[in-house]
Amino acid sequence: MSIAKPEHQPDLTIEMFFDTDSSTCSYVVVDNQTKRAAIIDPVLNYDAAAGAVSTEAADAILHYIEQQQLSVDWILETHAHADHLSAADYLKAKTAAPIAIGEGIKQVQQTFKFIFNINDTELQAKGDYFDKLFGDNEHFMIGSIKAQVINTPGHTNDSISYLIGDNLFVGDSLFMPDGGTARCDFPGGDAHVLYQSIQRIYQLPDATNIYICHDYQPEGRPLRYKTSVAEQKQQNIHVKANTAEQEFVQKRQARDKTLAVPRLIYPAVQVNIRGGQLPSAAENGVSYIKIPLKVSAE
Ligand SMILES: N[C@@H](CCC(=O)N[C@@H](CS)C(=O)NCC(=O)O)C(=O)O
Ligand SMILES: [Fe+2]
Repeated sequence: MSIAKPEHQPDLTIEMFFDTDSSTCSYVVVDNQTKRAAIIDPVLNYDAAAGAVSTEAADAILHYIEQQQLSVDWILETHAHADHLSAADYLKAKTAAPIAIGEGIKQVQQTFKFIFNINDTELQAKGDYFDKLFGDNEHFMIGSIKAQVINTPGHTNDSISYLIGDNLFVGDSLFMPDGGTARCDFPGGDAHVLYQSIQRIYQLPDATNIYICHDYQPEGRPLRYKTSVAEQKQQNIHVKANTAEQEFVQKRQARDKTLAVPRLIYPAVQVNIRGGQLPSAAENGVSYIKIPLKVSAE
């Protein structure tokens, strides 16, 4: 976990926290006037071989919040992540802030409820485990700062972006221009839908800052996490301002065929559809992650 230099805009501060294990950028967005804040896409550390959950990444965020004497208004998820576990539930216990996600989480929960054979008591797939389900265009406040939800499905059904002042937190809908876009081959993913979501982002003013959720540092370049609508429209390797839908879809689907299943997909999805809570403990008090086996026919 490394912490970037905080960026001060006239009325807000954006602090980025990088989890090197999953290449995830989490953020704390602060209203300077009221010292109220939102945490976006926090990571819960997970050692897959040991089945060990730990909280170093989330504790670095808590440390910053305590040091700056902030009150947390929201814990915001851009989507149910498939590659790392969310620390939303841990941070909710520490800050009492509500956990929010897009209302598409209901579909995501339904899909994975079936895949993991989760019973109705454990998961109703009605947005349970989350405190607030955001609809498209919904407005909310972080202290005195206005924020707005923009539905950006395609990578997943529930992917949303948060527009906070002039800053758009896009989750995985876009990476840095040299990283292109997120994969669309997870259940519920759709490259056509992602293209349309990106068109929506490209309609925002060119000067809008874009903060991404993963930087895989292509060709080993130094970490980057902030870009702009203008830079994406000119340079994104998968979708520029004039890229046609079919061209994007072909490129995206061809790349998706080459990608391995994310290392943490099974633990991540099972925890993240529960807002970062571990599955309920079995009779022996231990919580388990399931792995559905695929047996190929001879
Ligand atoms: N190697 C990583 C890959 C994670 C991954 O698939 N990330 C998604 C976003 S959740 C993605 O879109 N990756 C695009 C890419 O790797 O080009 C892992 O195993 O965790
Ligand atoms: Fe993702």
